[in-house]
Amino acid sequence: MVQWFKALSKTRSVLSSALQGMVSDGTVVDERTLEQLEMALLRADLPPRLVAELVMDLEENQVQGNRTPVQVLKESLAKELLFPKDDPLIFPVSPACILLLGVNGAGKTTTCAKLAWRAKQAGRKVMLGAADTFRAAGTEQLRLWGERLDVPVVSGRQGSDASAVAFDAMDAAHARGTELLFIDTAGRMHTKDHLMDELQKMVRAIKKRDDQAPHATWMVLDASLGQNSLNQARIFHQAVPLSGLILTKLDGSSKAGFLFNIQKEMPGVPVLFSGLGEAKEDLVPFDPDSFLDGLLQASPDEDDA
Ligand SMILES: Nc1nc2c(ncn2[C@@H]2O[C@H](COP(=O)(O)OP(=O)(O)OP(=O)(O)O)[C@@H](O)[C@H]2O)c(=O)[nH]1
Ligand SMILES: [Mg+2]
Repeated sequence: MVQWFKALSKTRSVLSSALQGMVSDGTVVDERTLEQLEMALLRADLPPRLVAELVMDLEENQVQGNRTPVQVLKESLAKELLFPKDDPLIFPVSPACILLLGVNGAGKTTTCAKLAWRAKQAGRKVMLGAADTFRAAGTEQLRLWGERLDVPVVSGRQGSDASAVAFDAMDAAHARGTELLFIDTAGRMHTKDHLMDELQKMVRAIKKRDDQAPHATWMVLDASLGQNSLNQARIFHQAVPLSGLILTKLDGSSKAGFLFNIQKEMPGVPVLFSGLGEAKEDLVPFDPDSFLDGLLQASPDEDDA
């Protein structure tokens, strides 16, 4: 909880003065406080539709008046969040191929490494595929992570065909008894058709080795972009059906409220992991309770400190 609490400090600070206003007013919320809260929720990038509903819930509670306003808010928000059901890193097949994609700088390479570290910690046999052949530094970055984590990396030369690297990585994973292969891809703008075509080509290359692969296609989204990343996700989803989302940089975002929208707007594409910092251990399964406490609570739970 503390890690989530710390990571969400920027979004929490957007909400905090409005929340303090509600706390000091006890169970009664005056119009000015409600207005302040409404503005703060919108600034934290919660979807306007939801903000209107939340304000209405609070107004209704004034009449019934048996819960504090913060409790009402928390319960209403909790209903909007989905818990991931199973461990996303458990697959019925081996090797399972997990393809990571997203726009430039979203955190794909770092997330690839963090996922590999996490799976390795759990005793799984992992491999990395460096299919970002666009920049020499892209491959080099993943190779360095591989060295640091003692995880094998399959890569190609700069400018070589990314699909060929993905295919080779699949081959190597089969040959070496790998359980989980994480493939990093180059950052691409969702608006560039030829780059989206290249992604589809990569998927076809992977399928040549195993027609059920990729077993997961996860889009990495930079949480500091807020609602803007929703449009990116929609377009990626059209090009290559996504099976999950990873929100990075929640720690640098003051707009974490957009998560409520993405869960609603992308049904069937759950938020699986969240990036709460730059270190290898800073990628954690999405946890709705800790997320809500991190947004609304004044201080972290004593038990978890
Ligand atoms: N604070 C913080 N920084 C992160 C997180 N995830 C990634 N980063 C940082 O974001 C920067 C970009 O990360 P990369 O993994 O290189 O992003 P990328 O999507 O691979 O970038 P391209 O390959 O250039 O498209 C790096 O400095 C990472 O350390 C996170 O959850 N929190
Ligand atoms: Mg990268």
